[in-house]
Amino acid sequence: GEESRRSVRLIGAPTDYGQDRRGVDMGPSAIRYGGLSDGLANAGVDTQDAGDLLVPRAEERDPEYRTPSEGKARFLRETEDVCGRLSNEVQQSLADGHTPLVLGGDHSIAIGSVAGAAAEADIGAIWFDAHADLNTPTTTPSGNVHGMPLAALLGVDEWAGVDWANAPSLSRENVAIVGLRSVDDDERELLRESEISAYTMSEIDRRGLANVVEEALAVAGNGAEGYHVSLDLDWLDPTIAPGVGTPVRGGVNYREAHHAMEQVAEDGGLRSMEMVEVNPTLDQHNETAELAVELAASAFGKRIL
Ligand code: B3U
Ligand code: MN
Ligand code: MN
Repeated sequence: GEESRRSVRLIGAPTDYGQDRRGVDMGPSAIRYGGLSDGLANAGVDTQDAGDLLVPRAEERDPEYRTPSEGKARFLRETEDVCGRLSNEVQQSLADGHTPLVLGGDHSIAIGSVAGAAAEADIGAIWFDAHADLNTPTTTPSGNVHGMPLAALLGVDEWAGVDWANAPSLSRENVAIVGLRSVDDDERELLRESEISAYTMSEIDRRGLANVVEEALAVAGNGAEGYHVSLDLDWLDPTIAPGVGTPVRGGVNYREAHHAMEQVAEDGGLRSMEMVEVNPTLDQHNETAELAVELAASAFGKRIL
């Protein structure tokens, strides 16, 4: 019979509240300019663009924020506002029958995109990232919320008492982090004692990325109604993705990354996706944004033959 085409709705979330290096707010433009709608057309999906959320400039805001438990989270008021609106957009997109593809922005926006994707379904998540993003306002070394979204989504330590960010939207047994190579002490402790599936680069070296991703897909999808893919571009090696706020040497290479996204496409359980942390001011000729475009095409089913 006729297979129905997947339809994707782009939602830009041009924030840079969640980290120190200015410029990730230009990520959505850079990714669109890198050819996203053509790339997705080549993948055989229909695309519509909902445009960007309105995000007030950081300079006009006061970053200082202390949580009820005396934790620190810079620009938390602004993050709450953006994530609330983003969550609604993602929910609406799913209700309208379109797969949401959120363009960041820094990784703090995941608090909104995943909350939206999880509003009407039990979902898992695969977090492709050099970092664990499992800090809380209490454990954070930086106060930067881009290092904390996964902890918020899992309700870790009630996320320092911040109710809106502590739904929780995910459960530990359906979360897999792939590509770890920069983990803080408190994050390490949490990962050692919890059911979260965490795959370091060293494990990827030993087992191969394809095997690890196969397992991660099974974890995220097990008993769930699909999963969210959160793609932090610092997952990739900085030689191929230099345009990110916090590059960490020793990431996955070009072919590995494509193959992982092809596995996502083949698995069929993708419910929503985001691409975050592209920083055009640190990039070379927009190559990181263009790589994001290519990886999205693979994740949505682009075939060579
Ligand atoms: N774990 C550190 C650094 C960091 C997290 N995410 C990124 N960098 N991109 C922190 O600040 O939480
Ligand atoms: Mn990261
Ligand atoms: Mn991240």
